[in-house]
Amino acid sequence: MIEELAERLDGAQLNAEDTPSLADTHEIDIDQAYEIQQAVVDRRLARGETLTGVKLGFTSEAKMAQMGVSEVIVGRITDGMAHVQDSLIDISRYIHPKVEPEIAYRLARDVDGSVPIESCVDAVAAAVEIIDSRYRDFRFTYTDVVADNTSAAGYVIGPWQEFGDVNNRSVRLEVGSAEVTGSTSAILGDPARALTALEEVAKRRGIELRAGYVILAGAATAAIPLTPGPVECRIDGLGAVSFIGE
Ligand code: 0L1
Ligand code: MG
Repeated sequence: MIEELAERLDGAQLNAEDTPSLADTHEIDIDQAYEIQQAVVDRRLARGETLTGVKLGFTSEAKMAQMGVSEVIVGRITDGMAHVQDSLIDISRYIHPKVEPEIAYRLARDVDGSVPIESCVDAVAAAVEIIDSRYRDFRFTYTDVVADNTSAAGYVIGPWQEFGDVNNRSVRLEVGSAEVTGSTSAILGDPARALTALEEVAKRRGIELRAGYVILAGAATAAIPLTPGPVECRIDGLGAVSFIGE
């Protein structure tokens, strides 16, 4: 079942075609959901992609309450999802993409539990994550979204800054004429908490946190649809990150 469902999700991503919720036809527990995620990621790696980091989801209390869960979810990001700042991004490769303003952290050393995870981080940046659930109409259960690699689809990182406190910073994300504003404190009350939450889940799920990895700490606002045209995210003190969807 694990490989069959991973194949289905991977095919949906490759063909930019949605698929029904796995929960419509399968009973999957959270351990199996992470196994399917691993099998989905393994397919990307087998095609030559390289892991570049991890991402967190459900980092706002509102989203956890909506999904009826009390812990963050973790997905994997690869170089095949990475886009360069100010580049043109072909959005036809996605099914129904949305964008989220995020804080990105960079690991300078492996996280092995010997020192606090904060001391493994050397840089922080404003980032935009592109999420693209492979499920029809973005309709999914908790286990569905974990299996689907937490909707990971793309990301753009702004200029790296020296690591430090980035809580309570104002955030603005513009997609054409649509705009959403918020604060970095929407990420678990303080984005630094995403690091400790990540370490705990990663340890339990056998997810490695390696030197050089990017950590996308979670959305600072609700996601908004990605449409053709300019996209810019600005975070107070961290500057801007932008790209053009086409
Ligand atoms: O990165 C995220 O916040 C997305 C988590 C998965 C849920 C979704 O696709 O909305
Ligand atoms: Mg996100």
